[in-house]
Amino acid sequence: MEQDLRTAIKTRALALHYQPLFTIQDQKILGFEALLRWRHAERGYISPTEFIPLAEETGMIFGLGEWVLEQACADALAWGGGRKIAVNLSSIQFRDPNLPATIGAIIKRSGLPADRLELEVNAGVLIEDTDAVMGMLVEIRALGVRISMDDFGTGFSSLSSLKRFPFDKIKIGRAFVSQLLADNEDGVTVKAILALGHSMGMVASAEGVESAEQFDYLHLEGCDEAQGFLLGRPMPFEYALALCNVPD
Ligand code: G
Ligand code: G
Ligand code: MN
Ligand code: NA
Repeated sequence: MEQDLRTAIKTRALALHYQPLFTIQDQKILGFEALLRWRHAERGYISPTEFIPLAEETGMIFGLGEWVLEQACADALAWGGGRKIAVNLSSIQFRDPNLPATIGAIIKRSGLPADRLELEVNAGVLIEDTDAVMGMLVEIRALGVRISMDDFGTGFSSLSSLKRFPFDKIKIGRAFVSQLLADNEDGVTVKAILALGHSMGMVASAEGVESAEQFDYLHLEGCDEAQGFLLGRPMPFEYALALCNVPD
């Protein structure tokens, strides 16, 4: 599979799909999250949860990560309207001290205003070599880019990471949202995360919203943004572009 992935990267067999992000108040598309997709000639669709770890182990994640950023910035420029583009970063990418400079160069080349780019990192990123990673996050933020904590609540270090770095946005993990209303405990958890995020000046975003009941609950509790199959699945660029041009 390693060789196949190498070839796939070279031959551009990987594609970015885009999942819309909505404001909860007025239900407008504020942007899209870029998600890698690999359609293998024999094996069919392979999930990023399978090939991202492989790319991380083999070091391919560095080149792949750069390609993702370049492609996502170019696509975001094309759909215009000030809409944001959210890109996932692997914690492994922070082992390259040039990451902030690389991101800066890619933004500059792309012509995309830096404040339209959001980078999503997992709490795990702040476990390893905290000072070095902190410094890089500060440098990246100085470019004018926004930084979100992805999958909040799923790792052990979520809370301590929030204290270490002032993230712009907190993304409430799908695990919490999927249990909303099914399990009263998680309503309490989501409320607590919203209160925590807002008290720290962060935008709160909910992932994995699949039902109108979940959406209404999040609306009532003051969550700012939502993403999930209820609102839109990850889709090829052309579909995202078409969606942008549909009048409200
Ligand atoms: O889209 P899907 O649910 O299949 O994604 C599975 C996982 O792969 C998610 O955790 C997502 O963040 C991750 N992922 C998808 N695209 C990228 C990418 O471009 N870079 C990194 N580092 N992770 C990605
Ligand atoms: O870890 P990260 O948040 O980057 O993962 C995003 C992944 O979550 C994407 O691969 C996307 O396919 C998936 N996803 C997005 N919305 C939903 C949803 O409503 N339900 C489920 N089960 N998965 C979702
Ligand atoms: Mn994400
Ligand atoms: Na997530």
